[in-house]
Amino acid sequence: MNIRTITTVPFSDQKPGTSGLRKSVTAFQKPHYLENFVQSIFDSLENCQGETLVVGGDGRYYNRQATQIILKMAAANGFVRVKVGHRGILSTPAASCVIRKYKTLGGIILSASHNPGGPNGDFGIKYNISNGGPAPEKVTEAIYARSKVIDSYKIIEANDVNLDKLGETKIDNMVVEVIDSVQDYQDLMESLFDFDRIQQLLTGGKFKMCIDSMHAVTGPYAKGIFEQRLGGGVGCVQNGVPLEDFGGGHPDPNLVYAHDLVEIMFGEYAPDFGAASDGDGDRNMILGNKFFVTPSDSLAILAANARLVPGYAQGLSGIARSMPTSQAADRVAAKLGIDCYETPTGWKFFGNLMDADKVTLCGEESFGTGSNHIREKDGLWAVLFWLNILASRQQSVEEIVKEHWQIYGRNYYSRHDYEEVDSQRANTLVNNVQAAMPNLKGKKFGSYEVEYSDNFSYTDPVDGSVSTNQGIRIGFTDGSRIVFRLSGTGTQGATLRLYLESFTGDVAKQNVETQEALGDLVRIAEEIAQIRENTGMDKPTVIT
Ligand code: VG1
Ligand code: CO
Repeated sequence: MNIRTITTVPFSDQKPGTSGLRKSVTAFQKPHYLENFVQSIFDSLENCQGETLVVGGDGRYYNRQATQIILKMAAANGFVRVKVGHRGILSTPAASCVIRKYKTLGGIILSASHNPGGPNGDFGIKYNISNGGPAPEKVTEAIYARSKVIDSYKIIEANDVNLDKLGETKIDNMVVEVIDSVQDYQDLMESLFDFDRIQQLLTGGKFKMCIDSMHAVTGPYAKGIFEQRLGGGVGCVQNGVPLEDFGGGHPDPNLVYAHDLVEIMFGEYAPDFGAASDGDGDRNMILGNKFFVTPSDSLAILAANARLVPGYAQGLSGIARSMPTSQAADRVAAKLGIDCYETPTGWKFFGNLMDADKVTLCGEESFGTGSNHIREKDGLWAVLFWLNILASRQQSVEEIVKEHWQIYGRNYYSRHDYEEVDSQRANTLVNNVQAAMPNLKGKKFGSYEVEYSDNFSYTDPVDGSVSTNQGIRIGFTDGSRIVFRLSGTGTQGATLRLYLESFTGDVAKQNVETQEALGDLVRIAEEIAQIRENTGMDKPTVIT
């Protein structure tokens, strides 16, 4: 065995954020930077000897180089097998699927999700545990603690593995198995959805759809599933070739960044259904003909219609949403007589609830929806879920959403992001709001009266672990909310997120333009937090 032990010194900035460690590519290219973090992961695991690991990424720049390093380090650390995606590619949901299906110890996912890629873009790495989900906070904290004291890492001197060829090779005693990136995931989708019915919809001649993979990881998955298996035909997937720099784009499926798709779906010959996914395939945006479905509504609608889908025909055990996500899902849960959980932002908090069968569906306002079929959010799964509902209800997306509002009421919802704010100024803003909180209760802003305000903290109902400081909520007596939070995924400065939500049960008031409907709340947020002054920006950089 050619195990080499390399001396290293710790980096002080390897604290995982909302979803793993994300930094610029150049940061990861610093000597020993990636290696230190990977060894910190391995050191935090109880035992890697004799275990199997999954490795794959979203195909961004540095994915291949990082994969080769990780394979050699896995061999040196005692793993006996690594299942690695063909060409180093596995979408985040596919990685979760493979970890679960083959009961591996865990997996390493190389992704910075929707952050831009390329030599001047971002890179990221995260560890998922044996249930297929992101490592919970106690694990990420252990990794971080280790990274601060690490003094050496282990790696094998060996040739690079050919990631372009499927099948098994070896690095010393460890088997490297290059697996088809799509097959296991596609099989799982077939077990959940009525593929025959969706195929009839797509081939019946009346229904047109367009999937935008944004030159990111879902290209091969979407082509395999929608174009080939379901008969959508060549061309129903656009931007379907994964590129190391995502074609220079920002693979974030929202109305701002998925402009190619938005142009088509709001154009003259708009198809009936459109969807986009992000860099690593875990996010989704759903559009109808000239119609946008908010992610929070999407979660609620999937929940309300779940019985139409074979994999969920037996009903849901519960629903979970992240705190800033709108309360539309809570209304569905109430009607179904099931529990609805409110968790901090980030998918890692859903894992325990799903493992304990307390929830079946989960979602976030940030274009993330998923279920207990894996332990990550899942973009193409959401697309299939919608198609299954459309195929069985034979109505348009807009009709389904509007009917939903009639029954449950409408939760107007929007998120305003202020990106690349000076970190100190962002902290000052949050501290100011925090300081103002004791005087807010009962305070009136026009017709809105503050009912409560707090800094959200969460006690996991399964293991009792507590996560504090998860964002400031200001709730009003009519159920409206304003939430302030700082992003945990950015790589430059701070990003302030302002989340706005109001509710109307009155059908006559359900067709107001979203920003207009939320205008009062935007003004109240400005009054409470002095966003303009504190950020130095007179408007948000992105509105979703
Ligand atoms: C953002 C979203 C959060 C999501 C996270 C990871 O985190 O708000 O809902 O879980 O990204 O998604 P933050 O801390 O920047 O608000 V992904 O698709 O970037 O892995
Ligand atoms: Co993502």
